[in-house]
Amino acid sequence: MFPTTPLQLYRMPISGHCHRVELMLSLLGLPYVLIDVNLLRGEHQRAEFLALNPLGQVPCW
Ligand SMILES: N[C@@H](CCC(=O)N[C@@H](CS)C(=O)NCC(=O)O)C(=O)O
Repeated sequence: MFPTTPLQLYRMPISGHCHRVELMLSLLGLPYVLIDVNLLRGEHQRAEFLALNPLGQVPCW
């Protein structure tokens, strides 16, 4: 079954870990939207993001 709701990928543009996930989604043709998380500003340590990933790391979806 093909998903119609886009996956929300939280990423940092310069992250190789994030590039790999983006590449796989792209190759599979899956719908996704990118949500930038600025690690340099500590956005990954905010409560909203830690609720998504308690490890405080990107990529996360
Ligand atoms: N095992 C994780 C590692 C992800 C990872 O190391 N992400 C880095 C960015 S490339 C990160 O979020 N670092 C922030 C931190 O650890 O505080 C994965 O492969 O997804």
